[in-house]
Amino acid sequence: MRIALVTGITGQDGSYLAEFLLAKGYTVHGLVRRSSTFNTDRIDHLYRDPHDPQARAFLHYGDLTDGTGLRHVLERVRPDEVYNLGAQSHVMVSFVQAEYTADVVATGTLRLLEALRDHMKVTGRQVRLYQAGSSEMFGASPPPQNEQTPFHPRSPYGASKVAAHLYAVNYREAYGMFVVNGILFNHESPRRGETFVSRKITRAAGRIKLGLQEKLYLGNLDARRDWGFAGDYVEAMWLSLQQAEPGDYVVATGESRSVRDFLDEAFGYLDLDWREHVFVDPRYIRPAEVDHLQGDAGRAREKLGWQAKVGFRELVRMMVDHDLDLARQEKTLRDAGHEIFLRGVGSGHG
Ligand code: NAP
Ligand code: G4F
Repeated sequence: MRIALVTGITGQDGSYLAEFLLAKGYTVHGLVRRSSTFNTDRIDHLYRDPHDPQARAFLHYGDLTDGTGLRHVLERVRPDEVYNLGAQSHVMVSFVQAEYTADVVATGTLRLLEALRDHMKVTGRQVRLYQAGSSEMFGASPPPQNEQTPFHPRSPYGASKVAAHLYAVNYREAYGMFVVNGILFNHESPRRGETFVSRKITRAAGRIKLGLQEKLYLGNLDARRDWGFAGDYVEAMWLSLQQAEPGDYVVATGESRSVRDFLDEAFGYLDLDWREHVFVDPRYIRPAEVDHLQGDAGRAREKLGWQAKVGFRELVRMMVDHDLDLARQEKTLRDAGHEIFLRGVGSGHG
């Protein structure tokens, strides 16, 4: 039975990856940050009491800013594969919390590489590492972007992911470690964080349809992204660790749409006209923007046999259907006299 350790298991991708690995028969261990409220909503359905002999998913407190803790978890878990998905992953927040973002995303990856290198040296075990890189690393480089495209990051987040990518390449070259860099383009799902633009739109569309919300405030509507489905992308992560040699892989759909296109699709599906509800608020405009991402995933297709299954329209509709259901639940509570708080509406750095 193979053992995987997933940092960022409580996030969107971590939850899909844990599901995927459990279905493949893995024992899955996840790193969880201590928080004053539960932060395991996305994986609660996978978790069983660890006293249950059938349990195959286990959680460990840990943080990418704490190297000693990472070492202890590696000693306890003795994984065959490590997936480093943990990150302060919001681009706009990285402008506000630049040092923290670099600490988690760049230095956190370095801490994990160092801990893994020592673990392998002391135990003589072979462990494979997947590093969650991002199309944000390409930034201002024009599309289509592939593994040869120069990096030109446009945010502290993007720059930190470039540093993490380069650390990973260096540890591969210097110590012969099996480290894979996935360069994933935007991928979404009903589990997407509610301050990313896709989910912000589908959440608002559902609420507007049911009369719970009137307006949606957004930033740059002209930005173009290559949006795929997170459930498809975790398979590419796993496939990339099953190869004879480590390498770097762009993972994308190859299609690019604007934020406006996303609005058209989401609101149109509910027979709404987004122009009557969407307003641009400068607080959501970034100090530097990534204008156009469109991935060329030819290498992943050729070497991994991977390609995206869910297209743009299907993805948007899946998210809208889910969020319309959530809005119905909110409306039921409100109609029953409960006070409901529309978290995320008009707030913060989303
Ligand atoms: P996400 O939903 O924001 O999840 C991030 C995860 O990292 C959460 O589990 C979070 O824990 C954890 N985390 C945050 N700070 C941490 C720290 N200091 N130490 C340990 N864990 C920490 O992100 P995602 O969309 O699943 O993305 C997964 C990874 O892929 C990230 O590295 C992201 O940067 C990268 N990526 C994402 C995309 C995309 O489009 N989704 C594209 C390219 C690359 P809490 O739940 O406690 O916050
Ligand atoms: O949904 P977003 O916040 O995603 P972004 O910045 O592309 O980053 C995501 O994808 C990366 C992969 O390329 C990941 F590495 C990263 O971790 C994250 O998952 O913004 C998408 C676009 C941007 O151009 C942004 O300016 O939408 C634009 N946008 C317009 N109004 C908005 C808003 N983005 C957000 N979050 N909120 C808005 O109100």
